[in-house]
Amino acid sequence: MQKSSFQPLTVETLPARLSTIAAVADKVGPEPERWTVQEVGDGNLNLVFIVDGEKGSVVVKQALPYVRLVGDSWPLPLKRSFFEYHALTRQAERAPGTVPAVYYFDEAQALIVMEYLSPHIILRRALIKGEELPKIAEDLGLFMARTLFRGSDLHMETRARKTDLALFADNTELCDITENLVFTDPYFDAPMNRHTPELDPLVAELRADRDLKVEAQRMKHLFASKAETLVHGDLHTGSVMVTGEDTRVIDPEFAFYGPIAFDVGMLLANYWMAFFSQKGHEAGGSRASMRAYLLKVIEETWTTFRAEFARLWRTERTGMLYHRSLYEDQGDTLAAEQALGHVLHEVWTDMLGFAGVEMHRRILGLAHNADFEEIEDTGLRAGCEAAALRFGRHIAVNRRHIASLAEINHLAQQLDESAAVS
Ligand code: SR1
Ligand code: MG
Repeated sequence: MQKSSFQPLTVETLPARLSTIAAVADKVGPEPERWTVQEVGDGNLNLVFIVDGEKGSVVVKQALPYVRLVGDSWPLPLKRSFFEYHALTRQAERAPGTVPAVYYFDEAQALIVMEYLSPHIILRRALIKGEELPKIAEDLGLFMARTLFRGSDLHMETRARKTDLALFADNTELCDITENLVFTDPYFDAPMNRHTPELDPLVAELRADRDLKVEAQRMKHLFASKAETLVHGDLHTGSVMVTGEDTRVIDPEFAFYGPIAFDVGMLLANYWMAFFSQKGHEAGGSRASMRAYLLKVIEETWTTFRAEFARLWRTERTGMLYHRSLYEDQGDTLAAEQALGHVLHEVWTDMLGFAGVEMHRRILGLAHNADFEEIEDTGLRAGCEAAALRFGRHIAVNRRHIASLAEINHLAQQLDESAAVS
């Protein structure tokens, strides 16, 4: 393809435009007239094509110069594709086998050609269908520990980390989306917000809740200032593709240097939302087993994350923070363990805060989750959402006083059993 000014691809133009790229023709086949192309993008921002040919298939993802969900009234720079490409390459090094392989990147066309994952489906869709995936807790716990530890000053050489931090600091517009949509808009009557009408009284209560509004801004303060590691930045269940045996993380276009706890909180929030939505998906039968499964996934994801983070702390702590010369090299292993305890405790309390606000924004803000949205009976949906909102408020405001996941999962069960709007 010629290096020229940006042009969005279409199903019709894609074969001619991409067939001259050797990396694509090698995977799909040399004759573009034999390719079939489908546009399958159902996310909020980009075009996504599946290209099939006689040799195989690829996915082509192209950024658009605006937010697809809203339209060209909301411009958004193409450079998010650059950050996605660079995040994918770093994640592939830090957690091998967890992201799709990248075959080709064109910065001017904001286009990434990558591995077609099949028969994978989006994790959110699997959870809505009631599928109990056996490997997600371990796979995603390991993914988060490895990418978040190995992208931080706990592991990286500090010059390399600071250079990388500067590179990703330019992902301003996508951070701005999160800063507004996650941390601010849900807590006032922002123009693009929407919510299920039956929630009106609870929404008014939450927007008048001083402790909640203060905590939400404290989380935003952390998000904007704690440049600890390269985070995925949008690690919800729509950013994961699964089979029973394989788990892959996709879509890191929101990547930037932020708090370790952000990815962990966002992922667990989306599991809790899946849990609270189950009542709305029981037409085909009870979801009692699915509920128990989801709470177990939450606990196992956290314990896997914590154990792997601790293992890396003991074996790969080569960065400039908590240097071994102060601890192990002086025979003081206990000091290193004490410091690890502090770091993990901070991730724990911050994770709860991020999870709470993520739950609120998916119910009160612009970008909602299919888990709730696909519950057609709005009274039933509002009951599920109300339980999630109350749970989110509890974990955000009380995050420093919560001792364990068992404690809050018990609260989740109680709220779910008594789910009602008022
Ligand atoms: C305008 S973008 C809305 C949301 O979609 C993305 O997936 C992010 O979650 C963002 O907040
Ligand atoms: Mg996305």
